[in-house]
Amino acid sequence: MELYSYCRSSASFRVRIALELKGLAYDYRAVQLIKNEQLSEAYTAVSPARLVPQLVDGDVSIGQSLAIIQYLDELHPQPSLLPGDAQARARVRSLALDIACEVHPLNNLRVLRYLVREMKIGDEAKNLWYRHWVEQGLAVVERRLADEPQTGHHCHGDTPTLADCVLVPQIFNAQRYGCRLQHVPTVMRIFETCMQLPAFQRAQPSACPDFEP
Ligand SMILES: N[C@@H](CCC(=O)N[C@@H](CS)C(=O)NCC(=O)O)C(=O)O
Repeated sequence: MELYSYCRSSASFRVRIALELKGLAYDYRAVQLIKNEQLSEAYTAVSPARLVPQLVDGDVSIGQSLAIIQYLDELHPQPSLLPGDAQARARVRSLALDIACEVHPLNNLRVLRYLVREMKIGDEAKNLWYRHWVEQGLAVVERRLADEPQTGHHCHGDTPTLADCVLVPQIFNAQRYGCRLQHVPTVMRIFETCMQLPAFQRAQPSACPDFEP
């Protein structure tokens, strides 16, 4: 398997966590977003959306991190990242989507670049935008994790699921942009728990072959 990834891409990070949790070997194909490699003709042939991650597994090529993780989970069911019954799986997907759909797209690189280059918004205003959507989105996740009885050591129960794969990278980005995190203690407790696990450590940006401090 080949994973097209960029070390600081949170969507790629989600898939790297899933691969590590399942113990699946893969070849890392770096796409340096910072150098606009995602826009090259060669990469457009791999990913028509010009986004990372993209998983290539033989003849199969898949974009969208959540679709990739669910593909891996179906092919390699243990350990399961979508455990339990239909109700439990719906909760896990819903938590993952609270971040992947409601927070992440507002702060993607191309959105931030558009704000700065086309809308002529300064760096300070861009950072305000970034922090606003992350802090508000994480507050939603916090309310759910704090109130819903299915929350355990992890987002759902005591083992990592798809929801943890999506939560952890968003916290890395939040910390990088100096977002306020005091209002999300349950989120941070789960983040710390995840980061104790070797799979999450091996998947983090600083462990990637293309990492530059
Ligand atoms: N919904 C997509 C999001 C993918 C995405 O936005 N990837 C970002 C990096 S985290 C990217 O490739 N950005 C390139 C750009 O904005 O030009 C997924 O979950 O895979």
